[in-house]
Amino acid sequence: MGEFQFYPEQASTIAGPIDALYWTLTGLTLLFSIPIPFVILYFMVKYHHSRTVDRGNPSHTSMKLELGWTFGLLGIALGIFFWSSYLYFDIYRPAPANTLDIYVTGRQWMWHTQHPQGKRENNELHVPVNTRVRLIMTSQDVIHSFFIPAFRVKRDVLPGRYTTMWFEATKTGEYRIFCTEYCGTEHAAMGGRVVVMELADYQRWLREDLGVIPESAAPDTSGRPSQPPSAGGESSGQLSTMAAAGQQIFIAQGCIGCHGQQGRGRAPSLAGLYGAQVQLENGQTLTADENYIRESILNPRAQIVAGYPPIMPPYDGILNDQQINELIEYIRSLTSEEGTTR
Ligand code: HEC
Ligand SMILES: [Cu+2]
Repeated sequence: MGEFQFYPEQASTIAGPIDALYWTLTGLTLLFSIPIPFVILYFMVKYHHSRTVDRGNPSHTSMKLELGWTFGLLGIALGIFFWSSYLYFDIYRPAPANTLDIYVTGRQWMWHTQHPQGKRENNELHVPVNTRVRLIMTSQDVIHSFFIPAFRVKRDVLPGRYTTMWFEATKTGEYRIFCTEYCGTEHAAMGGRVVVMELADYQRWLREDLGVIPESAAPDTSGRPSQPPSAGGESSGQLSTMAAAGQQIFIAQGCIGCHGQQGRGRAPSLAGLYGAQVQLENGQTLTADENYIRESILNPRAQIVAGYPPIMPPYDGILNDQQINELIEYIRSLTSEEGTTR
């Protein structure tokens, strides 16, 4: 930032590959479009009405030429298709394991982020360098789009569901965030900055304003506490981890009455649910990701777990986006007691 830049800095692992594709497309476009005006000029002069030239129009075809440009161009187009699909899937496929997950919520007209350790930010996103960061994004109102030009990543942020994308920053520094989906009057002002820090600085930053936090809840490289953190952080006036805040909600909203130890049999245990395969009453099987858990909480009737009665009340309109994010983090912190299968 600061002085004029023709092109955004390359500050993530994907930036180089994306730029290579971009410049190839630009190069091909120039290669095909630049000669055209010259040919036009050449013919304008050569066939000017004042000139005596052969204006006969003999027809001759060349099979070689026809096949050459048909299959040549087809090859170029398909090559670009596979190349760009590969890059696309690399960014938007469910992220690689062991990402540091950060929740992003867009609303008119700001970005709100929350780290698993509890720290929240407005229009800022602090991340460690050389670490795969996954953003779990949703919107409180209209469609927004989260764009970090220096990382060459962008994705729509939708109300009522999560979209995710991941990146790995390769340089410390500050980079711009933009909203790139027109979202109302102050859309142009909706943005912020990403601050890429050394891992140790990031971990120190996470602990600022957190007061004293137990060693077990200190961030490890995966970015989340390995133990379900004990509840009570909020009540002592300190920020608690998202999982601890989720546990409070789990108790306060009575989820624990059905999903806790006492509720055994009434409702499925949520331990080990995240990322597991769920068998539904209608015979369908799906993976319990953020969107499934969110839907299960807000609108449980939509997806009933096989073997259980549809007795869970819907929490739509009762829980806000932040509370749902915290419940998801809490459920993620519950590792399966029975082992890997549920
Ligand atoms: C009245 C009992 C009851 C309460 C209260 C309740 N649930 Fe449930 N929940 C169930 C039952 C029964 C199921 C399985 C049937 C279904 O899918 O609706 C379920 C399913 C779920 C699932 C899907 C589980 C799976 O294995 O796929 C999640 C996630 C969940 N509940 C979370 C919550 C949360 C979070 C709360 C509190 C905000 C909550 N539940 C409150 C009874 C309850
Ligand atoms: Cu916006």
